[in-house]
Amino acid sequence: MNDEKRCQGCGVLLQDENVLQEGYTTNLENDLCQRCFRMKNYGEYQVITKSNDEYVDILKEVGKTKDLVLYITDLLNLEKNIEQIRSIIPNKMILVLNKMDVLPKSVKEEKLKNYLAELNIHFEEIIVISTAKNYNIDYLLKRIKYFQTSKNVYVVGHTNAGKSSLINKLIKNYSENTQELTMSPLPSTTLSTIQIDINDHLTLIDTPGLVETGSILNHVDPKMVKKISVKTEIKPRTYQLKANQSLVIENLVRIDYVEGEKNSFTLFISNDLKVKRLLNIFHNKDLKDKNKITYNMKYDEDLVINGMGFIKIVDKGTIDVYIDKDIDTYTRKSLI
Ligand SMILES: Nc1nc2c(ncn2[C@@H]2O[C@H](COP(=O)(O)OP(=O)(O)OP(=O)(O)O)[C@@H](O)[C@H]2O)c(=O)[nH]1
Ligand SMILES: [Mg+2]
Repeated sequence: MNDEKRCQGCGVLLQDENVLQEGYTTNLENDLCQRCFRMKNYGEYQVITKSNDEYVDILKEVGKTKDLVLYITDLLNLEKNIEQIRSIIPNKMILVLNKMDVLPKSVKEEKLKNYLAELNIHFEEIIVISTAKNYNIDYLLKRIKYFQTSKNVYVVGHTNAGKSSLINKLIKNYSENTQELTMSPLPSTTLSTIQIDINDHLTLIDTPGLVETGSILNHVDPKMVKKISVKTEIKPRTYQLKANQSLVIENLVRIDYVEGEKNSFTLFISNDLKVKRLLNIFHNKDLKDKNKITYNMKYDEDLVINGMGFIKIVDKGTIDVYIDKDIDTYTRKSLI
């Protein structure tokens, strides 16, 4: 047993004694645990569900330092409560809106920044990036240099926001370091904090993401996770619905438009997900056995399906959403 060596991909302590436990490797000479090795080389994902208490403790430790913090969030899956992390960490903080590449090109960066600025949560700056497309990464690095208070800069956020992907991009663009963190479409890829030296003046510290138990990604099989994960620009799908018509997304969500004038529903979800339109809600019982939640939509609001994306509904009206009871949905002022 070795108490020191950690996996270079996810940060877990390596061990060669129990194959069923985290950090297992056949040989302690290896740099990666078996789980990371399989994810990297074969795309075989193994889900680990951890308690959020551990992560909150890590965030509290970050809050005890005076170091700069990057809070990474996924534009398609902005968390309902952005204040949660802010309330734990009082440090200087840059809010980084990642995955700009998945939103249609017509969406203006300024609009997204203003939307978040209106929440009145203090950040040194709000920066829009795309790690996948290497967009604005140079600018982000400049601002990190400007705001950093020491060598150490922490990278925090909810799981799957792209924290490890961003650090890998920074390593690749600006460092001689050859380490590569594990990235995956599943939640809880990074298991412990990991320090990465970018250069003599900058050390990034990756952290495990806060788990959103209500994310759809925690309640579907890995094949569906891949389908729901958005890899390319979303082609928004717009449906004009009259009352008593409905939209069904795969076998996952059903949205019945039960009351209101003719209305426009635009889906910002993966292009790979199949959507069926029902012309009469009474003639089809698909997914009616799921949990039902009724929303009275106001003018220009989104229905958010945690982990999948959102539906922009232009006019006011009443909808019934049928979805697994463990998956979170909520409404907000329209993002775009
Ligand atoms: N389209 C797109 N996908 C991205 C981008 N950045 C990251 N991803 C994808 O998002 C998923 C999650 O990335 P990770 O880097 O593992 O996320 P994380 O925040 O480290 O997640 P945890 O370690 O679980 O907390 C992966 O499938 C990435 O390929 C981006 O800019 N655009
Ligand atoms: Mg990670």
